[in-house]
This record gives sequence, structure tokens and C-alpha cells, in this order.
Amino acid sequence: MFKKILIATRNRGKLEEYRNYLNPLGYDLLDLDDEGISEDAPEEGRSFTEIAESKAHFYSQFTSHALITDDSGLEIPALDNFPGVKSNRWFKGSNQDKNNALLHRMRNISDRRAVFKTVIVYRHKKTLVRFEGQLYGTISFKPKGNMGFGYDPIFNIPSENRTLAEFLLIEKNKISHRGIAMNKLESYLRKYKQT
Ligand code: ITT
Repeated sequence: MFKKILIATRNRGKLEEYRNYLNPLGYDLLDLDDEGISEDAPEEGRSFTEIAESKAHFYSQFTSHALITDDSGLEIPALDNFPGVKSNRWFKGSNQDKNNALLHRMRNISDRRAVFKTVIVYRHKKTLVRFEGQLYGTISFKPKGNMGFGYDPIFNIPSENRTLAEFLLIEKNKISHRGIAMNKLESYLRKYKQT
């Protein structure tokens, strides 16, 4: 029975979330460095699904193990769902500067609704399966918290009145877009006796 899964991401924050969630299932979780993969998948596609699949296709050239890729991002209805699939690329600079630039764009906008989306692709030999998750929240007026990564400091969970950067990783995994998608992945792995 295979026990290795390559978590094919360059994002350290995501990697930690996967490790935290999947480690207890008994897998040997590899990252790109463990596999000696130095190439970066180009972000190609018009949707989170297309991009996650293209990353899976790209990294499968370099490994024979099962692998997962993840494409995620933030959609803000008041900005016509910007930044969406461009969540990583629309701004060149630190995460902190990117968050401040987004807050600046929203300075006169009272509709603060936002949704985080994740598509995980699991690929092993000829199998390719997708798992999706979404998390609704609002964009805060200023950054808060120092946990998590990316947009977490400006993504507010209204029922808790705190941003995702004020959630412990284990708490974030229980409610987040990625946590919801990972939960579906876990059920799949259990069902097909791959745990
Ligand atoms: P890989 O493609 O190597 O997985 P990436 O950082 O390019 O890493 P994405 O394209 O999926 O990953 O992410 C788009 C942006 O959204 C990027 O700036 C992330 O930091 C941010 N992001 C993704 N998931 C997030 C989360 O759970 N919390 C906060 N920001 C997140």
C-alpha cells in the first residue's frame, strides 16, 4: 500500500496546513525539496480548477508518487471578484504590502464581503480528483494578527470578529476553505483505502 504523498506547493503556509491536517493519517508527506524538484509550475488557466490541474500535470513529470496541488484565492464581489485567480500575481511585493494595497483599493467601499476559494487536485497514476472548499467572510479595515499567511490578516470572520491571522493553525484548518477541501480529500483517501 502506498504511503507517500508529495505536497506540491512552494507556499510554506499552505505546506504547514497540509502537514498539520494529513500527518495524523500516517502518510509520509514529501515536499518539493524532498523530491529535489526545483522547477516552478507556471500558473496556467482561467479558473482555480484549471490552474490546480495544470500544476498537478506539471509536477507529475518529476515524481512517481501520489501528489496534491492547490490553487486558491480571494474573490471580492464589490471588485468584480478581483483578485480571483490573480490573487498571487496582481501585486509584486511583500504580503504585507499586498494586503495594504488591497485595503487601499477598498478604502471607499462599504460592501466588504469576500470569499476564499480552494481547489485541491489529487493525482496518482491515472487518477485525478478535485476537492473544493469556500470560506465566506469580510475584508477588515486594517490588518490584524500574525498567524497564518497571505491574506489572512485582512480576512475577517464576522461571527468571531477576528481575522484568520488570529486563528491558531489547527483552528483555521477546522473552518477554512482549505480545511473543507482537505476534509473531502481525507474522506476520499479513507474510502479508497489509501490511508
Ligand atoms: P503554489 O502555487 O506553489 O501552491 P501560491 O502561493 O502561488 O503557491 P496560490 O496561487 O494558490 O498559491 O495562492 C494565491 C494567493 O492567495 C497567494 O498570495 C497566497 O498567499 C494567497 N492564499 C492562498 N491561500 C490562502 C490562505 O489560506 N490564507 C491567506 N492567503 C492565502
